[in-house]
Parts: sequence; structure tokens; C-alpha cells
Amino acid sequence: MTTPDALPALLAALHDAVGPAGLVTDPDQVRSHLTDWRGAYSGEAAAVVRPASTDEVAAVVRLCRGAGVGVVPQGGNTGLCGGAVPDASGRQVVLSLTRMRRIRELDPANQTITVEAGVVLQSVQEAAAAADRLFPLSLGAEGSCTIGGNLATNAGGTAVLRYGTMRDLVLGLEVVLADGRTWHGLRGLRKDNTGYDLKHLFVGAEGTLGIITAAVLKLFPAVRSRATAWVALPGPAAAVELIEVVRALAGDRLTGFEVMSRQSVEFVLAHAAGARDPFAEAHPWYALVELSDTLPDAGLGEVVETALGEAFERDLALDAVIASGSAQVAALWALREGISEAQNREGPSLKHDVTVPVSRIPAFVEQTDRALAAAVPGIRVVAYGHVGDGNLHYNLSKPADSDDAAFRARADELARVVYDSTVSFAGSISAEHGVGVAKRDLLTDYEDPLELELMRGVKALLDPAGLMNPGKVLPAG
Ligand code: FAD
Ligand code: S2G
Ligand code: ZN
Repeated sequence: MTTPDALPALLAALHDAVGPAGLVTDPDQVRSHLTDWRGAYSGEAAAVVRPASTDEVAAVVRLCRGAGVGVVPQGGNTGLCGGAVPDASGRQVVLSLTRMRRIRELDPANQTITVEAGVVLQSVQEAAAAADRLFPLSLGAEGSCTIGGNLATNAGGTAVLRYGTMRDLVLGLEVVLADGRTWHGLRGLRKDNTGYDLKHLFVGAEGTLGIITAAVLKLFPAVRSRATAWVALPGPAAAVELIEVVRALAGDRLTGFEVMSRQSVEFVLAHAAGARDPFAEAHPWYALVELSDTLPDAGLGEVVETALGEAFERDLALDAVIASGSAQVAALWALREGISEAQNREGPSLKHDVTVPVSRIPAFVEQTDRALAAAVPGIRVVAYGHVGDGNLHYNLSKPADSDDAAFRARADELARVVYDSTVSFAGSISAEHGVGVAKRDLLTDYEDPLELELMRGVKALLDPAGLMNPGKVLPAG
């Protein structure tokens, strides 16, 4: 436990460890590290440090361990579960990885890239493209989120159905452990069966087991042709059938399949400058379908046309447009990627990031929408997401012209409506955003007790003092 006088000594030692450039003191800059992207979670920190190297990260961890002070690792601070901000005690140190931005190696023949944790996702995508390769992780926050945060949250995004989540894209890790030692696990091997696969303990652990300082990531052959379509649908059941139609024709060239409800699109049309509806009339649901191939002229447009032909024949599609060039592709993706920001502008939203088996999505949507409307007449459900992998974002906005506070006061009750429905379809209450603090206490009700017991055992082994991102992921108990 931190004694009150331990902090001044710790701050002095931290200053020596990371130098003036590594200690954030400007009040505005400090504040930006203490509140999450949505402004939903905030805390106080004893210090905010930005170490420039793995050795400096290790030094900070050792000093905090010596003072009994918790360490909160932070990347781009775009997480949506409150995992990257400190608690209100003022006795935690925020350790930002954002100065560790080196791309250490790119090995085209081995199809790997070795990057430090603070490298922004978009920079890795660009470095891969410059080497005529693809790093496929893609999500709305890619201009700010970091590879360390992507690994710690096992990020998903829009290409999971073809390339998997971050867990599927990593080959090796460098991690500073809770005792300050550094695990040098930066192996770029696709086969390495020498005991337990330790890296996977840290992927998705949200900084509660150690601090990821670098990673070896998989690269893929560059995409040279793409076909993108926006399709109006009568409902989620048509979306699920459309996936099958497209997949039967395109196989693993289907690299993106996003759905969104009309409410989602209406918020984007209302709040995103320049956004326009591709169709003259409103439709209940939409799908954004994308095929891609490494061949330059793979005839993907024809494949999409064939799929849409069948979709119209079977009354799965109400209208459709195939993007005619990169500007239209970008506009369609902006419609999709703009949902989160647009809903933020509309007002407070209650976010639920869930997965159910793809085949159960129509029944899940029907049941959940009905239960939510019964609980809050006029509630506006922004349902959208990566339906190709069963992941829907069920983000709730209050009824128009109703009271913010009254709506927020029902957050727990409405979360249980969504999560009870999710688990009734054998789903998960956290698909890709993780647990943080947002869902920590819900794990007691929604996680298998044996799984929680095993997780606690791993935590006790790797972080016996409980100083790695304290209070995140695992409920007390
Ligand atoms: P942070 O928010 O800084 O941290 C996230 C968690 O990881 C925290 O618990 C933190 O303590 C821990 N952490 C950070 N760095 C390290 C490290 N080096 N070592 C150990 N622990 C660390 N997520 C998706 O999965 N799919 C999406 O489609 C998606 N879309 C988004 C769209 C928008 C507009 C926004 C704002 C967010 C979206 N997110 C999405 C959520 C978020 O971008 C991801 O969770 C992302 O991986 C977080 O990266 P970050 O660097 O911002 O991490
Ligand atoms: C997405 C973003 C976060 C949200 O857009 O795919 O993961 O739920 C989400 O607003
Ligand atoms: Zn998402």
C-alpha cells in the first residue's frame, strides 16, 4: 500500500528515470490522459509518464512497484471500457506508451513487421503498404489507437471475418512484467511449439498482467483489387442470408460485411458533414459489403453483381449500389465508420458490444429490440457492426426530447436487458472492446465461475502485488 510520503520520492525518481521529456506536467496534457475518448470515465494520477524505451518502462514499473503504486498503461486512449484511465485515488501512475513509436524491422520475405507499442495502427498499415504488404487490422480509431492498445484489447474491427482479431495477427511480444523484468518474446515464427503460448496471456489482458512494449505482427499480400457495395435490406435476417450468398461466390475474398440499422444511418446523416444517403428513400437496414483480392483485375465487380442478382431474386435486397471509384468507396465507409462519432454528437449513449452466433442474430435483434422498447418507449437503438463475425454494437440513445439524466440512471437496467438477451443466445457480453471497468462487475454474473477462478490464478501469478492496471477486468472477490 502507498504510504503518503512515498509519492514525492517516487515522483523525483520517475523524473530521473524518464527525464523531463518523459514526465507530463502541462495541466492540459495531463488532463487528456485522465479522461477516456467518450468522456465517460476519468480519474486522477500521481503522475503521467511517457517513457521512450523498454528499459525506461521497466524502470518506471520497478519504481512504482517499490512504492506500492499502481501503473495504468495507456496507448491512444481510444478504448471504450474505461481501461486506460486511472481511478480517483490519485495514487496511480499513467504510463503512456506513445513515445515508443519505432518500427524496428519489416521483413517482407518473412511477412512480419516488428513495432513498438506506441506505434499508431494507421502507421503500421502505411508501412506495410509501402512494402507492398497488408496489415489488415482496421477500425474507426485507427488514426489514434496504438498497437499496444490493439493487442491489450485484442481489437477486432472490420476485417475480422477474413483476417481475425489482433490475437490472430501477432507472432511475438516484448513485455515488461509486473516485477520489472522484460520478457523478450519477439519471435517471428509461425510455428513454435515449445510449451505454453505465453503471448496469448497478455493479448486481451488490458494491461492487467504486464505492459506490452513491442510486437512482431503478421503481414499479408497486398490487396490489388476491391469491390464495395451498399445494400438496402428489409432486416437482419436478410443480412445473414446475404452473407451466405456472397460467401458462396467469393469465398475468403469477402473481407468486409458490416450492417447498420436505419437509426444508425440517420444519426450519421444528421451529424456528419457531407454524409449523404446513397438511396432516394429510407430503408430499415443496410449492409456494406466488400470483396478484395491480391489480383489486380480479379473480376470482383462481376462477383458482386452476381450476388446482388441472387439477392434481388430472393427479396433479400431492396436496393443496392456498387461503388464506382475510390471516392465513393470512401464515402460508403465514412457512412459506416461515422456512426460512433455521430451518436456521440446526438447525446449520451449506452454502449453494448456483443457477439451472438451469426445464425441467431435475427432472433437476437427481434427479442432485444422488443425488450428495450418495452422498457423505454421511444428508445433509439443504434444497432450496427461486424455481423460477419456475429458482433453487433447495440448502442442506445434516449428517446428524443427526453431527460439525459433519467436515461443514464437506467444504464445498468438497460445493460442487463441487452446482456440477458445476448447470453440467452449463447453470446458474449464483450465482443471486441474488452472489459475495463465498464463490464468488470458484470463478469460476476455473466462469466463462468471456473473461468474467473482461473483468471484470478493467472493474475496472482503474474501480478501478485496487483499493481498492473488495478481495478480493471477482474471483479473484486
Ligand atoms: P487505450 O485506450 O490507450 O488502452 C486500452 C486498454 O489497453 C487499457 O486497458 C490500457 O490499459 C491497455 N493498454 C494500452 N496500451 C497497452 C500496452 N502497451 N500494454 C498493456 N496494456 C495496454 N475497437 C475494436 O476492437 N473494434 C472497432 O471496430 C473499434 N472501433 C472504434 C471506433 C472508434 C471511433 C473508437 C473511439 C474506438 C473504437 N474501438 C474499436 C475501441 C478502441 O479503439 C480499441 O479498443 C483500441 O484497440 C484501443 O487502442 P488504444 O491504443 O487507444 O488503447
Ligand atoms: C465500431 C465503435 C465503438 C462504438 O464502430 O465498430 O467498435 O461502439 C465500434 O461506438
Ligand atoms: Zn466495432
